[in-house]
Amino acid sequence: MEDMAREQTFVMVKPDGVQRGLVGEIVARFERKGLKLVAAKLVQVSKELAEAHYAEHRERPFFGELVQFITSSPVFAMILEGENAIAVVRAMMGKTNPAEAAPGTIRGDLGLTIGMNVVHGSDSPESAKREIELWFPEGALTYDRTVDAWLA
Ligand code: 3AN
Repeated sequence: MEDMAREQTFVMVKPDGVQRGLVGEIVARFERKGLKLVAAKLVQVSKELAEAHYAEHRERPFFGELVQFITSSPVFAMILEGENAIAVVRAMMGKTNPAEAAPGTIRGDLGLTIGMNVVHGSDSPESAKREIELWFPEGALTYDRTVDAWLA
């Protein structure tokens, strides 16, 4: 595979997805798409990590709710890798508001309200880099998949 557009992105199943038992279904969708799982863990998020993750929303009226929600129960954090992984994950998640997200997307199929929209994915190469370093200071695994030749 050409290395040009091969990207890594940070993805997490939020507390509502973990509580509802949707981790497997969500990971399965990304795996079936061909994205490669290179790191994954269940995390009980601290207030500090939550505030750092959502730093760009600090001034928004829902910031307190966001931090409260994301620290309320474990999240399932992962790094996914693949050609155009950032945009592909965003497309698979659907619009931020599940009420507007298209059927077939994760939020369109599994979410109902904007406060609990099941999943998060980095929105740009800059946020992917920042979020991966924040959530996985230990880094990702490097390994070969025999199917990669079929996905390139
Ligand atoms: P996305 O998660 O699609 O990148 P952002 O970055 O605009 O969306 O918003 C971050 C998170 O903030 C969303 N996932 C959602 O949970 C929450 N959020 C966004 N807008 C609202 C809102 N109007 N009310 C409550 N929560 C919101």
